[in-house]
Amino acid sequence: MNYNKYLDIKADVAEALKAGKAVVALESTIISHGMPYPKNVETARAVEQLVKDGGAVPATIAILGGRIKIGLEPDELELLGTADNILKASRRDLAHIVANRLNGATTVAATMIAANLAEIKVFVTGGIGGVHRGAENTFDISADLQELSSTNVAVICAGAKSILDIGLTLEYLETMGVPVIGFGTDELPAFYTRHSGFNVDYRYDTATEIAASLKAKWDLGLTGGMVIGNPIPEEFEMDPKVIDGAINQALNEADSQGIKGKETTPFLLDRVKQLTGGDSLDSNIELVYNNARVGTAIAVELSKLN
Ligand code: PSU
Ligand code: MN
Repeated sequence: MNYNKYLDIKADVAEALKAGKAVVALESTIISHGMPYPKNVETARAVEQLVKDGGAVPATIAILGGRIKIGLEPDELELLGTADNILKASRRDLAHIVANRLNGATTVAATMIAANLAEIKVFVTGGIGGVHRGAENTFDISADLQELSSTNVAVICAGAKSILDIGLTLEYLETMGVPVIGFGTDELPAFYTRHSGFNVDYRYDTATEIAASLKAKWDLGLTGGMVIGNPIPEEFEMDPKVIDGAINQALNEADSQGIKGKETTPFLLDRVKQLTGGDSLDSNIELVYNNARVGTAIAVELSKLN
């Protein structure tokens, strides 16, 4: 198999792909810009182990020295979690980072692009970007949504944080033809909490049903991904009042400090984390583990169909 010349595919990942075995892509913005050290690196390692335990091969994706890495060595994970020269890489940043041999942590959009180049179909993350609150004035809509409409990778997440306008995010996904699935739920989960008040398009209760739906979508030539919303386990859910209070305060601060563009999401995530103390970080870690288990099951089922 001839892969794109900018890709470095780790040996175990390449072997699994060649054999048609299940591979799960993992993003790196969550490591470099989403969690503090050392929890970020510990979590990234534990997620890789969960994928292995579930019978698939993990492929954490990042850009190092301009090379798009599909699967990382332990020291590379450590670097992503500690270095301060790791750029946040979304679709529009990829060419710059590759051409100038820089380091980048990939967002959902960029991880989808890289996974697709490596022919990986299933990607596990924490939360997707979306339409920001106040987007009617700021036009702040994450490139993740456009990517979901054009790149054939399924994204397993815990829904969208209510730093976003969840209703508008769902409208946008509908317009772009992206199916939004609830795993064992009728509602799109709201990341730290199981309920957002907004219904998904379809509820599936098993990984097998999700794999069948993905196969049908792509066999039909319907380009684009799928959002699979997997609610945080009840025991790790946060109090909606606590989290909503923190989100509202973070949004006000972003507004009064004039935070814009690619800084907005990291700023909001960081402030919410500070305002809720360690609680939100613990929830964040647990929901990613839960997504890794479900995403791996989906990847395994899908590999049986292809
Ligand atoms: N939402 C989260 N946690 C995250 C992100 C979003 O709850 O870590 C990250 C993901 O990498 C996502 C990116 O792709 O932020 C979206 O950034 P932007 O809104 O700038 O597109
Ligand atoms: Mn944005």
